[in-house]
Amino acid sequence: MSGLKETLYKKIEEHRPRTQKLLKEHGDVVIDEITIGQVIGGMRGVKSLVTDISYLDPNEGIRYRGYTLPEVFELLPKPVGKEMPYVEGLFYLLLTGDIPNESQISDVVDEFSKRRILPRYVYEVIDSFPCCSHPMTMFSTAIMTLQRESFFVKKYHAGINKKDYWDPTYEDAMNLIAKLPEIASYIYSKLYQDGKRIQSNPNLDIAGNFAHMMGKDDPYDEVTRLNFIIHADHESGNVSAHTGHLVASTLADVYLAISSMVNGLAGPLHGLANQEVLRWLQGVMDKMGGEVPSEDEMKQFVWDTLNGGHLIPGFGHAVLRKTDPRYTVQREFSLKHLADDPIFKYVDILYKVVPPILREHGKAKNPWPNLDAQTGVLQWHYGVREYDFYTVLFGIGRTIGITANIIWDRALGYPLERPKSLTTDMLEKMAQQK
Ligand code: NMX
Ligand code: MLT
Repeated sequence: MSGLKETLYKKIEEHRPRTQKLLKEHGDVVIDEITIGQVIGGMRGVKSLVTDISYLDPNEGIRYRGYTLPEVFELLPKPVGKEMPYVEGLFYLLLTGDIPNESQISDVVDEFSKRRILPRYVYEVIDSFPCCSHPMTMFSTAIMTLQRESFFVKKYHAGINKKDYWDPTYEDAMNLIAKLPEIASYIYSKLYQDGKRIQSNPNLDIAGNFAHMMGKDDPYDEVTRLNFIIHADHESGNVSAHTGHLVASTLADVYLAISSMVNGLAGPLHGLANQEVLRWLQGVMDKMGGEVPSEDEMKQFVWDTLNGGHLIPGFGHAVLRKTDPRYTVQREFSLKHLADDPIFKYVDILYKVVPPILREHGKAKNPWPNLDAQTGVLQWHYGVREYDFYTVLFGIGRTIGITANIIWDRALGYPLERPKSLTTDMLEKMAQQK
């Protein structure tokens, strides 16, 4: 058993009695009330999920296993000479709650490297897509195609005991994460580089290897570490996390659950917003003939968009009520490495002008930027200008968090998810009775 799996096993054994006790002795403790507004309004704020892997405070932002993002970036070990930590270290932290040491990380790097080879049929499926297919569609399909490899399915059919479900789920998760950089970079080369590929380098960490296969020089590897780490998890209620959990709750394997999760991420209100930010900015750039607009000119573009009945992509959030710390981390990296890039200047002006406008507009509950407002700046600067591809990067990062959640879901025996629906008649009667 690998060091990570052994540690995880111990943590699971320690944790199980806590969940069992809560269920057995305190199962009927009331934790929330639900209003008609919440039922019709997308269940905002309804406390109905449990995860120990991350928690989102509306004003502070995300914590991974209790650590803020700046703490995660400070505490996790980094490859020699690099400023961004190993993504493998984050996976270790999310799974176990422990900050790993160098040797524990090196084991995980080796584990992923050993599992990175992609079966031939996955390349063939990607090759068979018609032109102009969206990279997220190809990404999701490639993941689902791998489902025939599921170790969980084999063990399930062999009659594995329920309490051991987490074990083959862990194996599936490791195998899938290890293969994602190859899948994503192959899709990139197929769509945008006439199929010209760079072979993977087994001596690199997962983010370094992805940057290498994308054919991008340093510090694109640093941008990749940063990207995968900040996208990994955002507690359990967001659409991608919730979808992954929901599908996995049927005992569908990791491949089916993550492919579904990727489909949820592919909507413009969720992960696709990072592509939409660049598409919107492209429109502004075209109108400006490439010149950086003044604040007044940018305000006019923002108002024109709102008055046309459109959203400002990259701004607003269902939970956050402050600037997203994932935006701030990327902004700080941009200020350090690419402050003079015109694309950064565009986004910097947006940071100044959009929040007051959204306040004046009076609809959005949170006028501040979310992570998607800044992601494309880094990609664009380092030469990944095909913005349709940006959500695939979100998908790789998010897989790290959601697979960790699914492994724990299995370990703690969380059941099939099945909330209750009501009819409009019923809601009207309840409203009258009040
Ligand atoms: N631009 C214009 N209008 C907005 C924006 C925005 N950026 N954000 C919210 N609103 C509107 C929203 O459409 C709604 O209008 P209506 O009453 O006409 O339906 C109203 O403000 C109230 O919405 P909220 O309660 O503030 O936001 P909600 O929780 O429903 O949705 C988002 C959250 C993130 C979907 C929303 O802010 C949005 O559409 N933002 C732009 C897209 C985006 O950046 N999505 C990425 C989010 C992060 N991620 O990666 O998932
Ligand atoms: C996410 O990272 O999933 C987004 O910020 C959306 C959310 O948390 O609702």
